[in-house]
Amino acid sequence: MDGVELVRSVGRLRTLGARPGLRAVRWAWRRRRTDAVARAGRGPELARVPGSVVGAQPSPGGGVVRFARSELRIVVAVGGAVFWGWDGAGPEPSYGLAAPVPEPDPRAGLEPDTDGGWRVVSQRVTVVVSRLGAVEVRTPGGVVLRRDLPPRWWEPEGGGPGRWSVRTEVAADARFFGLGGRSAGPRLRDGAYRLWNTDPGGSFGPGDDPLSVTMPVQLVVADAGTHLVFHDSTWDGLVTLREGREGDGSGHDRPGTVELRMAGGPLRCWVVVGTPARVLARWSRLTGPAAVPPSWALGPQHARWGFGDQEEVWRVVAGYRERGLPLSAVHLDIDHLDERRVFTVDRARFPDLPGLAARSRAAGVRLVSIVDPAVRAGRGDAVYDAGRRIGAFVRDGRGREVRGEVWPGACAYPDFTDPVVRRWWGELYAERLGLGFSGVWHDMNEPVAFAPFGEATLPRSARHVLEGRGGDHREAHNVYGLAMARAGYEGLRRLRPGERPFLFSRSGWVGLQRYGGTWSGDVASSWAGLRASLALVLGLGLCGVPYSGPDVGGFDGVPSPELYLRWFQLGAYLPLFRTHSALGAGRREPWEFGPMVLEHAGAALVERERLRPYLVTLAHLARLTGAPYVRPLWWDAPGDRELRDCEDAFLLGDALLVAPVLEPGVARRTVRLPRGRWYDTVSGRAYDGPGRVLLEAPVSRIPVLARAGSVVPVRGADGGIELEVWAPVPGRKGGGLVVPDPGDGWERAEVERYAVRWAAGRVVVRRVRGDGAVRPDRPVRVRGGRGQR
Ligand code: MIG
Repeated sequence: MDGVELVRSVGRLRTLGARPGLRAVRWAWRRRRTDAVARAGRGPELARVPGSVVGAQPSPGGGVVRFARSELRIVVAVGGAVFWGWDGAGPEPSYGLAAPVPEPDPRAGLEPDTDGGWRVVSQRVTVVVSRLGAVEVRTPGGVVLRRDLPPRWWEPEGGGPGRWSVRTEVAADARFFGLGGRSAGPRLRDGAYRLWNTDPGGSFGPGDDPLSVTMPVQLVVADAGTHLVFHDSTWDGLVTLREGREGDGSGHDRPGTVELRMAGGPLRCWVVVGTPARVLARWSRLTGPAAVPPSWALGPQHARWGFGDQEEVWRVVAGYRERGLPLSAVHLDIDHLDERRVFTVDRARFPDLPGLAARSRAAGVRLVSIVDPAVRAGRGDAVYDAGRRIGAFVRDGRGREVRGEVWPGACAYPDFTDPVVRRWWGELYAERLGLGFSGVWHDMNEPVAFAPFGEATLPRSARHVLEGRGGDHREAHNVYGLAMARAGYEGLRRLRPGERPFLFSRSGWVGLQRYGGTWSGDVASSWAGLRASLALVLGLGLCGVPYSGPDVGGFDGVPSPELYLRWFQLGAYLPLFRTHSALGAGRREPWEFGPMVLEHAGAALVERERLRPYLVTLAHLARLTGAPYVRPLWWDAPGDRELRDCEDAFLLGDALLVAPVLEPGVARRTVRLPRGRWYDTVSGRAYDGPGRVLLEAPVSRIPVLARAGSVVPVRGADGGIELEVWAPVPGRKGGGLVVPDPGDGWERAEVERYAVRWAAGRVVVRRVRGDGAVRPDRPVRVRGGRGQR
């Protein structure tokens, strides 16, 4: 145990109190013992490499290349994604992919390459396999994007799952992104990043790693092109990244390297190549479209751990109302539960939750409930008894239920990798809906079992159903939160088929977007925490999870008024916009920080509401196209190296560039602009990129720029959609998409397409329909240029 871990352990014990703390100590020891037993009896491990090629067999989309000691299956799928798997691994079963797996592209097939190797040539990508099993991904023009050296496996002598590693080279100029939610991102610098979902235990800041959502997904951006790689194994792993160095031009570049070591699971991966937009589009086709949150979940939300009672919740709702501040939802944390037990209510302090929900709803505010996975293991506890009857809880190798210490005390853990358990769990949400809740907030699902030492999760030897295949926690751990999200999402859909569920989850894995979003977790109330929050949202979006956001103000402490305000101003432009705080970390209502903060936070709230139609549009476009709402500045220009390294600003959709203030004492900041003309949305002043500009960033606002030619749907005075159109550069064209809110159900969202151009000295906006163009039937306001029609 190192120092940091020791400090955390002491902290954990303190929060638990003495008695449960002792219980946690006992279980921590037991876990160490059982896992030691599971590890024993392994013989010496022998490294294996594929050896020399011995033959190949083409089949539609690719084929199988046989080596002396392994074989490699390659398939190019329709749409251009490439799959390869060693040792006979195929794409299924997979927790990450959305069924069905795309068909092989019949136009692609294995062909002999020079030097005894083989290659698969397709329209968008070429894969070259060397005689010894190195695998190269090349652009159609022949530029190498990635070169995997032959993999190595270490297998216990008696058989059983083996660990493996692959070393990869990428271009010297390549930058790494992804790997799920990483506080140190968005650009992932040299270092080791673990693939094991972890509650950092206490608050975290940049560099605390790993966190709750890890993913074996690398997005690599280089001059030669952008590609995404997904190693589809749910096991524990370590990714060691090293950026390359460019030489003096005499050809002596040092390539970037990635070393991936996985504790087990198949060695298989998917690669998609293209522009960032295309890569994310194919990625979302592979892993499933993002659930679209109901429109209210794109409005401002508020939470606190420790509201205390229902009167206090109402006071908060009324406080927003009295001050004319918009609010969409209030989230109730574990303190509203009876002894913190899931699916219960503390009736003494919340005697009439349905009444509170109804009153709040009448005021335009929904209630969202926390849901923790661990169930207090006590006979007579209804949820526990029901779960026990169907054998819902995770067991150890000897068939005993595994226990862990969590907020309600000694707990059992539903095995969400069992379809029967998911169905049962999903039905339990009826109780939440009956109380008047409109959405759910999944927490503690890494999963967490408090431990004074060692890892605060289930023992690795714990058994899981894994969809019927059977296995242990080593394989199930990383998908525990994902499978819980599936249970919740499917349950809510069955219970309330007419409404889209609102769900967000602390832990998750590849494919989480199918069921909902996520949030930062316990980000520290510091400027560093503010920076980490943006890194998380950007990184998750590039891994296919577009809806997320931080605890505005940070979780664990009392932010200074300035920090709170800057966080608030950033949060107003992120998909999940929620203030939240820990027990004892103070309040996060905008009026708690003095009149100046109230005024400017109020303005941010009003602007967020004005932009709601734009956020609704981005939510639908995320589902339709895979593009996250929040994108790095290099999204449209991955070849711009300066943008690749820019981490303090982002694009919100196609139209806006947001430059938050991430440091104290700042009144102006430089902003790096991508190519094209950008208008300061407040002053209307135009700036031409690429380049750097110095912009005013007074406490009243952060710089937000609009792209020339863009169309931003905003809420008009009458509540309808108005088109805010930013004049194109004279002689150029523009346009944009608008998706009006189709309601909270499943009505098909209609996409409106607008074209913008100059004609006779005026900006003309037309709605494009089929071949024709018609006058928009929405009010249009042209900004940034003279003249309008
Ligand atoms: O161990 O439910 O990240 O948002 O307020 C702490 C109490 C448990 C962690 C969540 C946080 C939530 C808190 N939870």
